[in-house]
Amino acid sequence: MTMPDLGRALVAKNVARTVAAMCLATALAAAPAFAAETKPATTIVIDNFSFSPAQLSVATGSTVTWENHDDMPHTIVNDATPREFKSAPLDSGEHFSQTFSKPGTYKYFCSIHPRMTGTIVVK
Ligand SMILES: [Cu+2]
Repeated sequence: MTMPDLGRALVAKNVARTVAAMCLATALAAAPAFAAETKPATTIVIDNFSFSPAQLSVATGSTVTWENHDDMPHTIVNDATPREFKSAPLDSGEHFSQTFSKPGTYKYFCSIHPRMTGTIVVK
């Protein structure tokens, strides 16, 4: 390797390091803005034949995710006509998400165990 080649290699190495640092800085700077623009996701856990929390208030535009922690399947079915949402049976460890774009009160139940009920209030 001649001296000019070595110099070029060092410059390339420094450029790579600077670009990496800039990318990291951009990612860090962008993170709070991204968090402010997207509504926080909300999770409802299904455990021991109940939805927890059973009552949940979220802002319009929020996405609610149900996670089944039971060893048997459950569903999330909106109790309204027309029905706004309905999940397939969720096996253990599976989840279902629904985004609420209109304010209102959304009652739901498990169609396999109809005594399991919950309410989402969208403000
Ligand atoms: Cu169920």
